[in-house]
Amino acid sequence: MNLLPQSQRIRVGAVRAVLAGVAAIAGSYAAAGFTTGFVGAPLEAMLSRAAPASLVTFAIVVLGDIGQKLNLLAAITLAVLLIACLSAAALATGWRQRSGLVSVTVALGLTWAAVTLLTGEPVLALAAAVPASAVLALTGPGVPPSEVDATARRRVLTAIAGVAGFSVLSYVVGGNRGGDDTSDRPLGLTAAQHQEIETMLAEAEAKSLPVSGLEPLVSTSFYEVDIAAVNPNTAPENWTLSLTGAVSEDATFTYDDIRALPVEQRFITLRCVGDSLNGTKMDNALWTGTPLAPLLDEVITDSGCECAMLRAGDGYYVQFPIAALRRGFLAYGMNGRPLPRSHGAPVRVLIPGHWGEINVKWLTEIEFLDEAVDGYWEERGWHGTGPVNIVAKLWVETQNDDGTVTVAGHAYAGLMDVSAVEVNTGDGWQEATLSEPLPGEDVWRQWSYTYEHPGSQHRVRVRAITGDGTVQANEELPAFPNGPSGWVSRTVQ
Ligand SMILES: Nc1nc2c(c(=O)[nH]1)N[C@H]1C(S)=C(S)[C@@H](COP(=O)(O)O)O[C@H]1N2
Ligand SMILES: [Mo]
Repeated sequence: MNLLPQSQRIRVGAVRAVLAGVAAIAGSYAAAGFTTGFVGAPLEAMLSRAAPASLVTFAIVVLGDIGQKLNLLAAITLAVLLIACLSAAALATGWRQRSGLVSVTVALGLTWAAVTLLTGEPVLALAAAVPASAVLALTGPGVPPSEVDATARRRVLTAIAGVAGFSVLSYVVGGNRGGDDTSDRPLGLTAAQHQEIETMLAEAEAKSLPVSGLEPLVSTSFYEVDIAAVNPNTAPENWTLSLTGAVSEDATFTYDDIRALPVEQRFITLRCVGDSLNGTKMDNALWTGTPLAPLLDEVITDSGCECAMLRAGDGYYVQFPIAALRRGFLAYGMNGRPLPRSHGAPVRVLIPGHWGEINVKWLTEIEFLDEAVDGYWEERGWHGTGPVNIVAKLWVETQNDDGTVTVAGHAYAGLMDVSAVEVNTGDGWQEATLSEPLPGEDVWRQWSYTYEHPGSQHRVRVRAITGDGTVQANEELPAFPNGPSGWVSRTVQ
């Protein structure tokens, strides 16, 4: 027999274990797609929950969406290492018994058990366990490393190519699963309700300022902020909303119960407290749903703090005064389509005038509390439960052929609606043109301002003013912890 040197034999064993890990993760993704059944999902959620508050804040404010991708990458690496360790243990067990069958069976069992524990999906877990044990079966008999010969090395090299091919295939197959697929279902409204939506969307289009490059009054792409990289994928028939805690008797509503309540269409703008001053985590949509207050009236509450914790399918939680909650809205539709998974399908809550974080997606429970407790972001030092800051964004700058400059953007002030936007190009504040207001108490407006180019580089500043005469604060503050503040400005060449 042509034996390999000791160091290479150990290396062959390690490579087999890592290959089993990679195959398991690829198989899991192929079967589950980007859903909570994917083994990377619970690990990613664990990592972000365990991350220190300062790191979470840094990731949001500095890294933005890259932070979440890095976290997912870390979770996937961790998942590969976890299955690799289990596979190494399986190999060692098999070596001791001098049986390849034992290695393969132990790897199958351990991987299946670990993935089932993590995801809670025993059937999908097979898609991780089978490829892991198959890699061990195909890469070598159960002889101890002291007896591994050169053919084992060749088999491992072939397996590397095989697992790489399997991973690419899984990436493609998994990518077609569990996407934002709610949007191909019908929203299930009456013809008259659909007509109302069409009319309102047409109104928003007609009222949008004709400035090229300026996002219309209904956002074409709505920002997303999630605590987990993988969103819950709950079918409406499996969804319920429970009212619990300090109530005389718990109440539970099904999706059909919610759909049987009066239907309303509302324009509502959201902005994230972690947005940057002139950032784009601010958007507007037309939402279909039902007011929250009649549901809250279904239970008799005895909450010491007059407050409740809203909980969601992704483990998110926000604490909020009941009085403010009563103004809320439960949405299951967005711009005439079913609420997309990424925005909280099947049902999310929308609370007028407050930072985005209160607008809990994948809502599952409203727990009435006796004492106020911090929510997810408060535990990490944010103060996002308050009303939004006033802001005018400068999103578009166009140098026109006739020597004028057009600047434009969106302004938002929550419940204190925007009544004016002013622009200062160097000689005092001038009033900008505002888009006609859309119906609703919590909706942004667009502004635009065209002026003669002064012939040299200059600074343009912009600020919003609300109906009660409040001027947007000039003091510049970062997003953490109260939301960004200050006047947006930009240098025009
Ligand atoms: N369940 C749940 N709800 C959530 C979040 C979340 O991570 N999980 N993020 C919140 C934050 S911080 C914001 S800004 C808004 C964003 O809503 P959007 O993703 O639909 O734009 O949802 C809020 N609701
Ligand atoms: Mo947010």
